[in-house]
Order: sequence, then structure tokens, then C-alpha cells
Amino acid sequence: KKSERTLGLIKPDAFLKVGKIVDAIYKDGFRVAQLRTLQLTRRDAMEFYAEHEGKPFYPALTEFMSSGPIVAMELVADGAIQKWRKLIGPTNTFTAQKEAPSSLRALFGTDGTRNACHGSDSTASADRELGFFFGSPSRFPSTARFNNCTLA
Ligand code: YYY
Ligand code: MG
Repeated sequence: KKSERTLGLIKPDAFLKVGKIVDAIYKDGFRVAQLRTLQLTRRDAMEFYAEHEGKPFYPALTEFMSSGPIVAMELVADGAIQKWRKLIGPTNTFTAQKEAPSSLRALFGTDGTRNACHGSDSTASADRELGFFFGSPSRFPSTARFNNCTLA
């Protein structure tokens, strides 16, 4: 597999678990190339989740995503997109607790909408979503972005 990047989000319900979640990210072998804390406006959340506009859960989802601080991360690993989706687990927290009890959504999620983490689902969505949070596309080799030092 080749080195790949994806967008990971820690959602408002898991914001205070950032330490445990970043620890799990490193243990699983990812590199965190960029990380920022921010709060989305309702409009930001609607734009980020535009693919779900019109679905019954869209209002509650965008309300939740703009309800408090989040952490956005550029995660780098071989096969990072699928690897991160696997680490976070199934979309619904309760399904995650049944089917993938050690996943991040099982451990830190709340319910079907408040599910602790987000992960891009394809290279196209990773490019768009990394651009949304960090500017698109990555303009520098991420290993050389900070004083030519690779972040641990
Ligand atoms: O990619 P992923 O986050 O696993 O699921 P999506 O189907 O893209 O849905 C995005 C987001 O919407 C999900 O993380 C929770 C919420 N949601 C919901 O509240 N109710 C649903 N039936 C499906 C998704
Ligand atoms: Mg999705």
C-alpha cells in the first residue's frame, strides 16, 4: 500500500477525549501531519456535510457539529483512508459497541449522530475535506513542513 492522507475529526462529544484519541492514533501507526482545534459555524457544518443535504438527519447533524469545539487532523499512513475508517468503527455508536467494541466510536461516541469521530471515505473526499480544514491541496511535503523536522 502507498502512503496516503486522510482527514480525521474529533467531534464535539469527544473533544475532551483528544488525549486518548491521539494516543490511539499513534499506537495504530499514523503520523499526525497537521492538527487544529476550531469550532464550526452552522453554515460551515452545512457546507462540510453538503453531500447529506436533504436527509432526515442533516439538521441534527449540522446542529451537533457546530455545537462545540472540534479537532481536525491530517493523518498520514499507508492506506490511511481505510485504516482510519477501521479505527473509528461503524457509523452508529451502538452498532460500533456491538461489532467493534475497541473502536473509537464504540469507546467515545454517544449515539447515532454524536459518534465521536469523522473520517474521509475516499481519496476524492479526503482531498476535499483536507482542503476544507487546511487549504487545498497540501502545498508542502508534510514531512518538511515545520523547519524540515518530521513530527513524531
Ligand atoms: O461516513 P460516516 O460518518 O460513517 O457516515 P455518513 O453516512 O457519511 O453520515 C455522516 C454522519 O451523519 C454520521 O457520522 C452521523 C450522522 N448520521 C446520522 O445522524 N444518522 C444517520 N442515519 C446516518 C448518519
Ligand atoms: Mg461519510
